[in-house]
Amino acid sequence: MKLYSGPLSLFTAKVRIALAEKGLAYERVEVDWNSRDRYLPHHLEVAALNPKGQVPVLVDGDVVVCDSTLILIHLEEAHAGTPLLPEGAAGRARARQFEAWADEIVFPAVWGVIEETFYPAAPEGRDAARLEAAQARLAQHHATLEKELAGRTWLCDGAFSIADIGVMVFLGAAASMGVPPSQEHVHLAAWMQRCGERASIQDEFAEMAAFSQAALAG
Ligand SMILES: N[C@@H](CCC(=O)N[C@@H](CS)C(=O)NCC(=O)O)C(=O)O
Repeated sequence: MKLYSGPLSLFTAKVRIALAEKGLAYERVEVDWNSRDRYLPHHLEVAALNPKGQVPVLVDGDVVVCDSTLILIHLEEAHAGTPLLPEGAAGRARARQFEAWADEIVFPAVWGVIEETFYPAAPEGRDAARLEAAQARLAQHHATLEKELAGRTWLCDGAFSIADIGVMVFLGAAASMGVPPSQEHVHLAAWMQRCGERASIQDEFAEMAAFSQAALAG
């Protein structure tokens, strides 16, 4: 298997974590990224494989899968290794719903934080109102998760799943950029700690932190 991967791509991070959790070997092709041009020009092979030109892209034999959510489902259907979806339709629906929620609802707030804190400021300066709005939306998501995680070890019954991967990647990134859950969110904080103790997630965040430090320094 070959994974086209972005060094700081949170969508690729979801896939890298799933591959590590499932213990699957793969070749990693890192696309270029820098804080000014971001992913442009697109990697030629990625542009040929994905009409959107985006990473992650997985090439698994003859099968090409673009989009992190679709890749997570493909890994589950096509490969053995630790399952990352619960048993049964209801559990699977819950896991997929959380994973989609993370991408569609949580990520836009995290993106606001990334653009207003991590990327170089636009010539007209930082947009403080955008950052504040993103922080407020994240606080709402933290409160939702605090309720969901009361009495639970993981977001879905039974075991760690794609739901935990999707949500943790974005909330962990927000926390690393100065927007962690507030102290009253004890269930959420405990869950984030449990996630962070897993080697797959620890390694992923350590690698992204080292890369972003080097990128910002250079
Ligand atoms: N919905 C896609 C989003 C992928 C995405 O936004 N990838 C970014 C990096 S995190 C990218 O390749 N951006 C380059 C571009 O859009 O030009 C997924 O889940 O994989």
